[in-house]
Amino acid sequence: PADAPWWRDAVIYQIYPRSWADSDGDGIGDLPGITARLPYLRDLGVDAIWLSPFYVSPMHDAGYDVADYRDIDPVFGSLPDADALISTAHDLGLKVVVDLVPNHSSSEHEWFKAALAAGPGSAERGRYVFREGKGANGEEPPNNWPSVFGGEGWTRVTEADGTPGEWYLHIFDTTQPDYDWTNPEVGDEFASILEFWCARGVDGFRVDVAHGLVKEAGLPDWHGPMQMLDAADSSAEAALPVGEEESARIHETGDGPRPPMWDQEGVHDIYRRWRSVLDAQPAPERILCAEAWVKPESRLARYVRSDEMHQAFNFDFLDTHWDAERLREVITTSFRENDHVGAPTTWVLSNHDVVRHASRLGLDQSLPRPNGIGADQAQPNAELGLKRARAATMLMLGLPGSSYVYQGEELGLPESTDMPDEFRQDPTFHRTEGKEIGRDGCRVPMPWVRDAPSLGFGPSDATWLPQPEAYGAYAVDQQEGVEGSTLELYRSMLSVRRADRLGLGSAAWHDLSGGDVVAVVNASGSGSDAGRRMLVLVNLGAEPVALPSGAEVVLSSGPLGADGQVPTDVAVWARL
Ligand code: ISL
Repeated sequence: PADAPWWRDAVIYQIYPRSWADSDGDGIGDLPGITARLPYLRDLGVDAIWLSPFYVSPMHDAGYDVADYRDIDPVFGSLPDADALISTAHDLGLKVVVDLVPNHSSSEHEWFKAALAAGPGSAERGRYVFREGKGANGEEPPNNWPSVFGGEGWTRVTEADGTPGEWYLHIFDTTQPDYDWTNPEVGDEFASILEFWCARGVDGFRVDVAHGLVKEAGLPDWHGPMQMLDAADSSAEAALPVGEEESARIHETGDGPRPPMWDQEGVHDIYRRWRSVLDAQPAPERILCAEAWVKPESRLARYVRSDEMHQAFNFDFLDTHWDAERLREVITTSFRENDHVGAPTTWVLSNHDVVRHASRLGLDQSLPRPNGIGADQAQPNAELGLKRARAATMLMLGLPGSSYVYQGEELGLPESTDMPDEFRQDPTFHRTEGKEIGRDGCRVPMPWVRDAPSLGFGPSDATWLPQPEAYGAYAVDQQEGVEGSTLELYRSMLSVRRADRLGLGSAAWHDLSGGDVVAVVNASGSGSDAGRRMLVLVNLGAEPVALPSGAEVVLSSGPLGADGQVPTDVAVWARL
């Protein structure tokens, strides 16, 4: 492992550019703001950054609606600003991963505008999924697919002569038309976009909705849920009109019902082509990381191959309740499936789409979906959530593989749960079924300095989303150098992890694992260090847990008992 490629054990810090650092006081974060604050990340001890989209965009989905893949939105800066960010990061020893959004463009992309103008049957329309409607005058959408964001997955256009015309498919917002990936022009364009950013020095791409690019031929109707489910989900069968035979097959293969818009075989051809584009670049190796909400794990692992993606987020870990048995199951399955393909697992607990784990883990764990806070659900318990979040992160960073950390989680930042509706900007707000309150609560600008305008986010008071009053206490300057703070805990974890090369170790269950305890032995030593073993233990139960004799505690997520026992909701790293 001494010569392992950089990404195998990398800790990659996700920056949400709107909300990390604002250099000009307009209340929206920007690239120069990020560049100026990069030394903070070097000191934190991460290996790389991933930047959510910064491309030209009308911002109907916070930049995941791209109008020009080869330029920077003026609100974030310019191409020279991006160049400066990349070279400063490299000087500091940080790699740079950018976001690629290949499932759809913005409806303001030149291609889509041309498609609207050119009319039915044109080559321009052929880059997107335009179809005639059903019914007498084509007034019904071509099929019954809904949008992930709520409402119909199709929008009808008005043709040049003023009459209602064709419909276009959008799996997300109506301003995000899906590309037709069976059209070779689309493939060529994205190969060229990859080359463009490689030439500017980026070290990799996080691929948005990687499981969605190819749709089942014929676009058949679909009557199931929009998420992929695995056989373990009792809702899988309940939600679907599957016959007995299909139901038996699901149980046998562990393969859940697959909606026609996700995880189709054809996506793998796309990633093989991209891998060859990246492999043709000069060293160091550049990576592809799949954002693919694919179940079960055996199907997700198919994205991570030596001729496809390097990484794929393990969302099962993120989606798991605070439940020891389920955590063990997710860890076991993930290692097993990734071992088949010789790949490391890519762990993640928070990102810009889910409730921050410091709040999520403080929610009622008997709720079916702890990763979303519905408007009608109770407020999370902040103290409990933070305690568990610190323990969960200690588990994650103690496991072999790569880990992604979302901005602010190193401060123990909670979700903003009481944002007044008039501030909310996420297109999923009020549109998703079940009265979801949208994703703005995890996207609030970072607190850097307690006693400064916008908590040090920028030079003015302006912030594009309001910062809760409680955020002041979480500011970087309140935690730096403070023993036991979440920021110092992250710094310590990252430094021990790096020194011990925990990310490259191998994991086995320790005898203490079972019941309410998750206990992994991470054997990371090689050569003269052979035999170096770290016990990574989390206690999710009510009773304190005694460590094995001779175990030497290196770090703990909270205070240990007077007798050295590990209390409820606390994790430790201990040398064996
Ligand atoms: O497809 C899903 C469920 O099966 C969704 O979870 C989906 O994968 C997810 O919403 C994709 O998110 C990404 O693409 C969206 C954007 O709004 C998110 O911010 C981004 O992370 C559309 O580009």
